[in-house]
Amino acid sequence: MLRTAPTSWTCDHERVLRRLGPRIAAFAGAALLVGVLLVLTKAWYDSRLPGTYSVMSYGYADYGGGAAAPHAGHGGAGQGLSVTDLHGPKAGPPDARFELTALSATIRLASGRAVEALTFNGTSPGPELRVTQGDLVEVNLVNEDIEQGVTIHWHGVDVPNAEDGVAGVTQDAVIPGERYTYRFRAEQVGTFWYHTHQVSSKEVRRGLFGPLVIEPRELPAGGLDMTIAAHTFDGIPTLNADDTVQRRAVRPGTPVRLRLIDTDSAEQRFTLSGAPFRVLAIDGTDLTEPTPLENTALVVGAGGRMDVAFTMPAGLVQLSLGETSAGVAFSPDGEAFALAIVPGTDFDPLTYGRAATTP
Ligand SMILES: [Cu+2]
Repeated sequence: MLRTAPTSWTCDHERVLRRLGPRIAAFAGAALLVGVLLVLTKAWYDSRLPGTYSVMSYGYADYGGGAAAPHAGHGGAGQGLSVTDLHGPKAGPPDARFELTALSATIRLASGRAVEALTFNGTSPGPELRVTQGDLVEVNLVNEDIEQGVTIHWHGVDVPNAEDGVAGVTQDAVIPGERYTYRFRAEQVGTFWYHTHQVSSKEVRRGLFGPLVIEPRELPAGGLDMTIAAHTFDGIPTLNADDTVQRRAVRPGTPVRLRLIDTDSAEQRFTLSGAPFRVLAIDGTDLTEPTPLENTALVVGAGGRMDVAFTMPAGLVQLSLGETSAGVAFSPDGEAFALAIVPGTDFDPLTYGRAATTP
């Protein structure tokens, strides 16, 4: 038999391959692993937050005026417009004028507990601002002693940019001893609130907020219209800074509107028992054809508002903040109150009332 070289060579070749195969596979595997690790390391590296950064170094500056002016610059060739030029009406006497002074103060909850709070005019919630649709509103903010500065943001209200109160974006924070005047026309009817927009996570939490209600020009006569701001002070849940069940005398037959405001940064669950009620508005927008509800919890998101209405019955109606000790009891004699109830269902705005036609 003649052995041919090629066969022998092939055999050698196969033997070599068989011997090297696992090593090549191991090498390829290691290379793949290193590649995956490199990709993951780059993804991790790119996802790190820098120690400091400037909002000015992100993307490109949009100076307004549409897409045709890519590099107009500040005030350049009349194309640029500063935020500070986007203000409300400067001239004319205001229809509603308020002075809000931000200052540190000790507030006492109904239970007697003291809270070292940050306040507007010494109280938290700050004064309720009630204006009428169309009013030119003027608010003079004074910072007495809030070291980190304050602003006022009108939560939910569309105002000209320079009146929006966002420190570092639409204005500088107002430091102690300084003042800032906000002027805007109140066009949206509904329940809103105002709060500082400087270090909000600390300053709003400690009390720098208050209710803002814009009423329609034609108001329904009579009745009780009450804003109720839920807020957690030092871990204590409160309604209008009261951590107990407040009692109010209301004559049977009286139409009652409660404007619930969640001023916390987490959702709040309200319950209303003792009478069928309707949800009239959410976040300052009226609902269409609201129907009566019972045994339904109202979950209001952080910063959100819900307006509810009922007709005062002969017995007790009680609003509770979840299962906390904070509540408001309405009764004909102003004495009765009850324990908070646990409703069977949560309010679902998606299936409530009638869908409005899209404008
Ligand atoms: Cu807000």
